Amino acid sequence: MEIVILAVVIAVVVIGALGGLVIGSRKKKQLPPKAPSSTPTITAPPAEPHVGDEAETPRDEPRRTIEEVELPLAEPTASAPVVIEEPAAPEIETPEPTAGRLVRLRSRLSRSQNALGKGLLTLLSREHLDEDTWEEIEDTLLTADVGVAPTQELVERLRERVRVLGTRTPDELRTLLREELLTLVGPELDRTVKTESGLETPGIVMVVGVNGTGKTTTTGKLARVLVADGRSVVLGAADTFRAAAADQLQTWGERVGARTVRGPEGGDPASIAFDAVKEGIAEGADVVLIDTAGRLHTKTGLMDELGKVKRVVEKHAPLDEVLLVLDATTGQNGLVQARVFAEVVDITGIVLTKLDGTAKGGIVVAVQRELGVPVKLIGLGEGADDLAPFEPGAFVDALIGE
Ligand SMILES: Nc1nc2c(ncn2[C@@H]2O[C@H](COP(=O)(O)OP(=O)(O)OP(=O)(O)O)[C@@H](O)[C@H]2O)c(=O)[nH]1
Ligand SMILES: [Mg+2]
Repeated sequence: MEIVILAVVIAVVVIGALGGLVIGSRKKKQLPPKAPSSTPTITAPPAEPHVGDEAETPRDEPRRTIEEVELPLAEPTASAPVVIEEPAAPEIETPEPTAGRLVRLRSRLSRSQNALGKGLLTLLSREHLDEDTWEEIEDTLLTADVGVAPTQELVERLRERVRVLGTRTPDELRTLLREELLTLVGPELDRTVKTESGLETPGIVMVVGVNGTGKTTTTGKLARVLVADGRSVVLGAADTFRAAAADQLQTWGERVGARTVRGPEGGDPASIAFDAVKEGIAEGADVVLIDTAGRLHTKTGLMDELGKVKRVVEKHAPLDEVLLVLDATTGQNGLVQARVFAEVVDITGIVLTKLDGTAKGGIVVAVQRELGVPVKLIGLGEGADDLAPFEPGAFVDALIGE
């Protein structure tokens, strides 16, 4: 009998000790998040357990009750899809839903754009619409970067309709101008960003443009839009010019739990883009977004490189969308860029960024004409959710004020 009791006691002690070890070692795993640091990349290595740690720590540890062990909560972090390299990695955010986004951003568009519409309405309301007034109307449109041909078309149609109308009420003028501007912007164009391949493979989107237009920001914002819509995203940092470029993209990705595939600084962008799609396929992601380095359209070598990135990616599957990011504040120069980029990689959509900072919204019309490709997205600020689908009606309303 005593032997049995002794055996039970020994068993209890052994189980207890094992329990202590388990708790101790688990507790250790929780340590990194408790050591916040302003320089996360540097603190990451010491957070790793060292040889001998396991043996030391549990002995000094106060025994904890079962209630204190809250491990199941901590486990999923380890298997989350993000490569969390540093303890201070930001919490995964919930991006703003896309519905209703335009309503919020419309005011920003109006602020920057309605000088054009107001100017036109004022001119059209003049008692006598003489040649000088029509010329002023033309100038107003040209100043807003609408472009020569579209401006002439618009003025011609307005002249005709105003003549037929005879006397004009402000409401009639507004309706007329709205209709004509809308025709110019092209309400019938398909502006959906194509992110579904229709194949087994993920949708593949590549983002291109000259330096500083907002490619990385747009890629990051687009990832958020997709995540908000319940899609899973892999990012490809095919900008290998600077390590900081990949960091910038990775930061966007981490905020929404999207993995970033990156390579060494100065590495081959085509192979990173290829690997990103491979990773997307491997993890069954819905969409792979590839950010590329900014390049001047005049640099032939760099433009060739871009062509190569596209060709190499297409060994996996065709690209579903090639987005050209244009900075709206650069005006007509954007058109020259657009032409060259379109020759090298077939552009399927335009993203017009920084529309919050310019009154030259007419570039929407000009660039669509130039490429025969629709503006699909517009950037209206530096905020993470300041990217909106381009909607012709809302855009024209912002131009002429509702
Ligand atoms: N106001 C405003 N700023 C923007 C918008 N889009 C991007 N930016 C800013 O433009 C700057 C450049 O953005 P990036 O995304 O780094 O540009 P990029 O094209 O990736 O630049 P490179 O990779 O160096 O060619 C950043 O300061 C962005 O915050 C926008 O829609 N509105
Ligand atoms: Mg960039």
